Amino acid sequence: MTPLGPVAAGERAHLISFFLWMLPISLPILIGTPWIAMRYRRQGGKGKYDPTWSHSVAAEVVIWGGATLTFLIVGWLTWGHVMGEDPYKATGKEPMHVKVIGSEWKWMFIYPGKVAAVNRLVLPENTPVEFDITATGAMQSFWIPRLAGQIYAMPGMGTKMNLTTSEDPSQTYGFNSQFNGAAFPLNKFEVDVVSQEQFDAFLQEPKHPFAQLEKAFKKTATWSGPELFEPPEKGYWGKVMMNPDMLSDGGAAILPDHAPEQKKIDDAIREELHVSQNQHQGDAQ
Ligand SMILES: [Cu+2]
Repeated sequence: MTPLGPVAAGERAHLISFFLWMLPISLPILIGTPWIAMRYRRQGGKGKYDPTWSHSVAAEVVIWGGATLTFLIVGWLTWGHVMGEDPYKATGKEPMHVKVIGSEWKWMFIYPGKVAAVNRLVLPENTPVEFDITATGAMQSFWIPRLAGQIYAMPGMGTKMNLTTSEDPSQTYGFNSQFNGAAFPLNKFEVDVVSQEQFDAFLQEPKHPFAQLEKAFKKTATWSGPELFEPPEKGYWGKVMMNPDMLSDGGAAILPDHAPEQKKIDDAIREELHVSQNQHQGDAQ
């Protein structure tokens, strides 16, 4: 609930306004239900116990009139919110472009012509950014709670999300919010909003060859390798979107039992979920 950028701030404002506008309905129900039950109870209540009572024009007008009015107002606000914060709409002039490829259970970020990164998103402060998002393998959902989101990423499809970064440098995280299998809880990435100078320095950091990333990305379920790579050739994201299988080995990233890589992933998941070794073995029996 502490937004770092204008999109998340707008989302919070709308959440609060919807909550307040729903109070005229929710409060009378929460207070009135026990009050009526107490007052008109069979014995000892202050009101007249009348089990055959069934209709009051005044009550109908208040109940339906109030509900209709509230829904009209909330509907109107929702319309404004949805149209005003369309994730496809750029949040400023000439947004910076970042291509995103989600794969179970890791994220690739491509800064076209500059750098490719895994699970590390570095953005300059106070800058509009447009993400082009796709996925290989299972469906994912891209969410940076304190900046914007969430938005689904599916193989064979492209989508967009726009946001403006925080005014000053900040650190936060993003993750996949779509439950999609074993290493789902590890599917997170760090988000660093930095000054323009720091961002330029980030682009100059030493990089590994992209071919190395492509090969490893297919094979590992979670990512523990280096973060920065040379950028792929122009149009690479579009190629992956049209042919997601080129960056996935169809679930084989989930290695057979007892493979050391799989064991590492299992251990990491177990540690993340705080499941003890004994409990795990007990489950298998
Ligand atoms: Cu779709």
